[in-house]
Amino acid sequence: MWSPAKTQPEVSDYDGMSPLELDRHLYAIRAMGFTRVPAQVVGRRLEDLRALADRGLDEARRVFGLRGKLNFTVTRRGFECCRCLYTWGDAALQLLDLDTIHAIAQPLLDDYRLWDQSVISVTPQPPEQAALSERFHRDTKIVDARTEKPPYLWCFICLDDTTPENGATRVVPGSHHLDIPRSVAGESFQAFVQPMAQQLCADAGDLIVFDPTLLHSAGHNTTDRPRRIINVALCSRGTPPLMDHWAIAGAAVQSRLADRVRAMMRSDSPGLGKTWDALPPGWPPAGVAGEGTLSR
Ligand SMILES: O=C(O)CCC(=O)C(=O)O
Repeated sequence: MWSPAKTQPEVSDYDGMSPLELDRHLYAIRAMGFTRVPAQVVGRRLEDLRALADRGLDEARRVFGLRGKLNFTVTRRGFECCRCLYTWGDAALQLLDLDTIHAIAQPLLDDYRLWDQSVISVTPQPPEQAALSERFHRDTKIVDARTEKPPYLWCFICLDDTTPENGATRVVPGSHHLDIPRSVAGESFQAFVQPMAQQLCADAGDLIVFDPTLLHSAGHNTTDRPRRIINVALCSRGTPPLMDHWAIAGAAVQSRLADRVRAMMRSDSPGLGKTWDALPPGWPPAGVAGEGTLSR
């Protein structure tokens, strides 16, 4: 099991990452497929993110209850998700401007876009559900990491401590480099992968960055509280985002964004959807361009 070192800065936002530290994180992502950066969001900011994530999840659950589906979203027992999280509060918009995410994304992806910002909640399930909770998969196809940039990068901000008990993400280190053997088919796939996996245990407020080509799975939550993470999911330019986040944000939000967040939310991919199923009631907000600014 991979656990975080217990030394943590007491201040927020880990401002001064040294070039050596940055290189270590980049190397870890390239070599193993993931890295953890401690204490990226702390205190009031973390509280605000938890509160808005819960509001979004409540609405997604309500809409799912009515329609039986959510666009672009797998909802299954023990696993909930709300997309376009930046519509649920300024703390989510500010998270899109987190220095560490940009410091890591830029050298890996070069020019990047927001694929989506979502909250993923792994909810408590009885022990007999374990086999259904843990389903290893890759989110995207393998590319040759020696010659190509990864098309996607997932940046997980942990809203709760992630532990073996509450369903910390499980990964197979290095599996973003290798396809599985042809002999592994059907249900034998899960049994093949499980013994190689390790769990990404982290503290609330830590950032876990990983290549979604990695074989991974949400873990099984046997506690009595949900395990929540926010995924700032990025894609390289030329890879279409999940939706047109610029249009979804709306004029009142657009005008308050920092330049690099603006660049990240704009996309020149044609035909992207301009809404999602569970946005806040009355979204987009009334208001005109130019009202206030979002400072980090
Ligand atoms: O929530 C997790 O631990 C993993 C989420 C997942 O499987 C995914 O993003 O594809």
